[in-house]
Amino acid sequence: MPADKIAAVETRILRLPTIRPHALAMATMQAQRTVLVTVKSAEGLEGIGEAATIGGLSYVEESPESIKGAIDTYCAPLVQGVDATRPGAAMAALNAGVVGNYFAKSAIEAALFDIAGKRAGLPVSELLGGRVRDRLPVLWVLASGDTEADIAEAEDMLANKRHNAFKLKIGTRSWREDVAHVAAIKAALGARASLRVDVNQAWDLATARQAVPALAEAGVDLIEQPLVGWDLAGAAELRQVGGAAIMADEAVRGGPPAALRIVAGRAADALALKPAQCGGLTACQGVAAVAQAGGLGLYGGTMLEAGVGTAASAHLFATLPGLAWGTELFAPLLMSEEILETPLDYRDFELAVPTGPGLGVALDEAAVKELTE
Ligand code: MUC
Ligand code: MG
Repeated sequence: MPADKIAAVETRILRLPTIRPHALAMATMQAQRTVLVTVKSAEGLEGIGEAATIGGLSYVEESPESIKGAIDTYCAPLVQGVDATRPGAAMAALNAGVVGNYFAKSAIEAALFDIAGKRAGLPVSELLGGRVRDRLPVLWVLASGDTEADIAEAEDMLANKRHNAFKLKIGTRSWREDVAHVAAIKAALGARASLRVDVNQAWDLATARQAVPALAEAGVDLIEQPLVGWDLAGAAELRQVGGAAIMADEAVRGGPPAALRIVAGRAADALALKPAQCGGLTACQGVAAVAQAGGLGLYGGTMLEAGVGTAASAHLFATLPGLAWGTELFAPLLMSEEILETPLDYRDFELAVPTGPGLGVALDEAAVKELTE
């Protein structure tokens, strides 16, 4: 590879309205705010990456403002002048000089892989080991907060062959109300759809002990992060209830060491892969390896990134042979504004992994300008 150097790292915060309020246990979103990162090389190549959080600081310790600040003030100077052909070298510099800040690091690494792929004329999936599939199953998250509206939304998705698996966001109401909400949706959809729930850490162990069997009885296949992320012993106990798989999401924050603790504690049946929570695409690959070695099912998660971050995750997930629980890379469809020149291709219940060099996506610069805060 000819030498090229990282010349600049630029950041912008975008605000993308959602098509409806998106109600999670910790926040109700009216819009997604996401950080777009552009890395420029001395030879004129440009790569893009994205870091989104959910509900400001309510989901994770990083916010759009902290990500932008961390990159502008600390990360950019650390990678300035580093070989732009080697994402690994830049990530080594970043990991040596910046503790945590997984979302910020992840966006920079994706932009570097975008550059590396453009230079090599290869999709990022090929740089990550080679894809084993070109299309990914994608579920839809029902989170309007209203049972009838959720059923209507799911029926619409099934009729349009957009999604046939649904994740319900629960945890704000009493567990009995939540179970009634979930059971009504499952009764309406029956065997036509797989139903999962995400509690986003809202329950304590006593509540979860009652709710888990009731959800399994209602026909739920998978229960995501019922307890606070650090309570691995509690999660291991819930796995013994049976009937529905227990998935770790927030518990995976920090990447491979977190995954190793989950495996060692036998604290999940499945694990959500999110490059942002792991500190990048390669760290997330490490999480997948640890999870698979521990016998856990893999699930392609999202931090509700727009098209750039979604494409980056899609490239990684396309390389994973065992993706037992599919993916939830639906977020660009939750937003009313598009930032890509050519939107991602969703059809027949799947997302087509972009095939062009790098991430295989290009920004609609006029739209991005309009949406920049
Ligand atoms: C989460 O916790 O899984 C993923 C889908 C969604 O609606 O929110 C995210 C976060
Ligand atoms: Mg989750």
